[in-house]
Amino acid sequence: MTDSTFVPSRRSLLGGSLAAVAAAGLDGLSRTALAQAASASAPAAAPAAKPLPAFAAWKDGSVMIVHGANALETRRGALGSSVITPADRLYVRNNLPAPDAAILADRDAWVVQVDGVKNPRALTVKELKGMGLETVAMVLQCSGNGRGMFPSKPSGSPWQVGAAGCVLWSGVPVRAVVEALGGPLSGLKYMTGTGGEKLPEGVDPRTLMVERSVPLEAMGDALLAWELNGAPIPLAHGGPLRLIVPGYTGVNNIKYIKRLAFTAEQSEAAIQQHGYRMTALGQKSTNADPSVWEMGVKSWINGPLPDSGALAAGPCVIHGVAFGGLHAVKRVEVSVDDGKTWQEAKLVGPDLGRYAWRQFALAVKLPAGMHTLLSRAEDSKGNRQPELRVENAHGYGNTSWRDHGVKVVVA
Ligand SMILES: Nc1nc2c(c(=O)[nH]1)N[C@H]1C(S)=C(S)[C@@H](COP(=O)(O)O)O[C@H]1N2
Ligand SMILES: [Mo]
Repeated sequence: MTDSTFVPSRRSLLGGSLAAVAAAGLDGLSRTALAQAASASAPAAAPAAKPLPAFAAWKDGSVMIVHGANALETRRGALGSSVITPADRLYVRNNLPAPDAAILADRDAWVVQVDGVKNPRALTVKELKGMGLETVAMVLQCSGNGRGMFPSKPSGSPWQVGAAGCVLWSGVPVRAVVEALGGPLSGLKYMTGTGGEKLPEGVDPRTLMVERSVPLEAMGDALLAWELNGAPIPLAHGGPLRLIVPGYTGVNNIKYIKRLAFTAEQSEAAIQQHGYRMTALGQKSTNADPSVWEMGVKSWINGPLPDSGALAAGPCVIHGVAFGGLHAVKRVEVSVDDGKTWQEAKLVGPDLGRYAWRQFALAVKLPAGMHTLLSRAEDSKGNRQPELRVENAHGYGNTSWRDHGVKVVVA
């Protein structure tokens, strides 16, 4: 089933028009009109989908939305309900073309330079494997996930919910590496990772390089990882070695990492100084704007969806995912009446720790009609998913429960 034709229509039903639709008194719609609406939301002939790029040709093309060669999104209905996102469904986002697959020929020989410690040196993946081992389950989510729901239409991929997945990373704790190299130098404030992409000659590397700094405290649970969901990390996801910073947005998780440095200042790369900052609408980003680092508490419904086909009146299980960024998710509520009343959903399936998402489920009976289904989450620190997005120039950090609602027709 393909729903790419329905992404724009779903988007147009959300946001500002929701209130108008509700105010129009849809409860009064006739059965015929409902049946028509239901058949209109049934899958039509599949549009010619863009092909998967070669470096990600192994992905399951039937569930990926190809925004471009460097931006692949997972369809909302394909995020599954068993916590872990399979690698062949996981979204991909590259700011630069992926390096040549030849870098995977000898994974253990990949070298990362570690600086800002007492004894800085280059380490091979083979050496790292002898220094420690840890596994973390973590939501990997692009900073711009949900950008497609901003009415201001910021430039960048118009992601809906699928620039995110929950995956397992295995590798060595950064702490263990730092200890093995004599400990950190004092007075350093950031952990800075540099991507291993080859940059074109004759260009100031700072304009293009993928190099990001995060506050030093993020080192606590960070890994240098070589495994994703129990297999060597594919090139598309940053193999042979990736910096994993749990709780921080995708861009801070540097693929094919070639340098890890503890630094006094943030990286001078454009992607740090101007990119990935919460900038007011209509303004140019500067390094005075807040950097996009930690993820906020968020949830969304993955079923039923407008494109699930016609739903019959009666029992139905509303399900989705919820996560808290740095903190475990504690509670999820679901509304079937556009936010007028809320019921507590059950968190189901294994709890894989505070950085993973939880599946939630709520059994309801839906009568015939049009229903706006919403979910909102709260984390263990009492932070609540907000009703409204924070408007910003680049469409980052959309956690709005209103934007993430879905409208279903029950006939
Ligand atoms: N070296 C490098 N690391 C990178 C990127 C990149 O372009 N190069 N993109 C970042 C962005 S913006 C995101 S959202 C995630 C995407 O990770 P994925 O492609 O494994 O899903 O990787 C991040 N790490
Ligand atoms: Mo991203």
